[in-house]
Amino acid sequence: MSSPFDAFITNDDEVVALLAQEWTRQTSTLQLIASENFASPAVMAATGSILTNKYAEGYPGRRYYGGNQVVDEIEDLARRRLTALFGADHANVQPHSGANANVAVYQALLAPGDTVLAMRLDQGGHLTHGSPVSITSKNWNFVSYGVTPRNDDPAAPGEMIDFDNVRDMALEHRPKMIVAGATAYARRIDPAPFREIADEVGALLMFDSAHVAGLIAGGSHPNPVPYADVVAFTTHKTLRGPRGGAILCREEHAKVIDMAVFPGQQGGPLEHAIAAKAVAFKEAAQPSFSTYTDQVVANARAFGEALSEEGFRMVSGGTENHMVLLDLREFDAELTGKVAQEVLDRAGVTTNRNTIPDDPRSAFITSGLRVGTAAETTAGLTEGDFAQVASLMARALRGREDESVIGQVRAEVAQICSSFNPYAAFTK
Ligand code: DSN
Repeated sequence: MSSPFDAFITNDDEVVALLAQEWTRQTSTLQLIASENFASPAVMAATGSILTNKYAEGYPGRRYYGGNQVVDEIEDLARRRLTALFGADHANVQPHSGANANVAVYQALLAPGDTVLAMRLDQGGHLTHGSPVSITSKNWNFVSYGVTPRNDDPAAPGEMIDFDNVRDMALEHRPKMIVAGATAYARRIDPAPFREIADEVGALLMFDSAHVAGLIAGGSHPNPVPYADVVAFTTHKTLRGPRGGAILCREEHAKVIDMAVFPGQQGGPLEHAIAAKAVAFKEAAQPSFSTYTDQVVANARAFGEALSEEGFRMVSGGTENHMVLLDLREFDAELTGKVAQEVLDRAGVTTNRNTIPDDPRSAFITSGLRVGTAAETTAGLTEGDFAQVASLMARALRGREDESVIGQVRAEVAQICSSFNPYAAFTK
């Protein structure tokens, strides 16, 4: 089986062979990485378009190269569609990635050494939220907040953003900026309390909505734009666009944000990716996209419940977005995230290991596993299918020493994937 998108690569058998392998992997195994999705053929076609040839340093109407009449219209279209989608004043669609977008925001609005309050990586935050190994912690003084302690009472689950801690840290450190948003956190993030705390200490509020941008666009999660000074995100996760980043901001910050992206951080924008972002923003504005994001959330809830019934513990006692963060220790005290990820890979289920709050194991080994429903919901799976996937995952992990169990699970996974191929119309 091979991808129809590779038909034009007539001069490179090695690359074509590898692309065919990846096509088979993506369409015959389950993609449960919470930050991935299946972009539409239209998005992929725009990403592979003629715009890859064009240099366009600058912004529409103010470029440093000639020949940008069409590119200007493309980028303007992407900006217009994005501001309309989220109700924002201003959009910058040039960041090559979410990390670039975040760093550009810091560069635009902070001076070197300024204090920023953000979520700690091992509590669910992102590397660019001031991890010691990230450039962000070298340029700015990050202090962090975390989640409340674990509480197994379902009526008052712990491991939720600790707003008392956010407020205490804000009052103690008087940050110039507070960052809301997470990368491994399964609960809804309400922007209003963050705004209140930011106002109390005179801080700017940045909302990193990389994971939930699609859920916001679809109306399944609250929109941070009315609350935040800046909203930064990736375009390829729940938003289902091409790999890349984007920034929304209030008009008063537009000039410095644009300057920080180009020329502050990047050179020529990837106009082929920007065209693909425009396509994705139009797709996300359709009523069918809201149906999709509601289903993503419903699927995650059903998946989490089914995984709990198999003996896994859901961090924060549940999920309200597209992901489930699992504590593997209840299922099997010996099972690490690293081993679980490797076993599931062999069984055709693609996941990623993840630290959980107060994880006794290192970030390389971990006690947690993160799974998400965005991609396979695009492929068409619904609640009952995710319950079946939960049971297959548990079977593979319980039988991880027995290759015949792994083989059976892999065959059942392949069966599911043959019924739910996101690119079925193109499969030869
Ligand atoms: N945002 C990360 C993830 O969630 O997978 C990648 O940086």
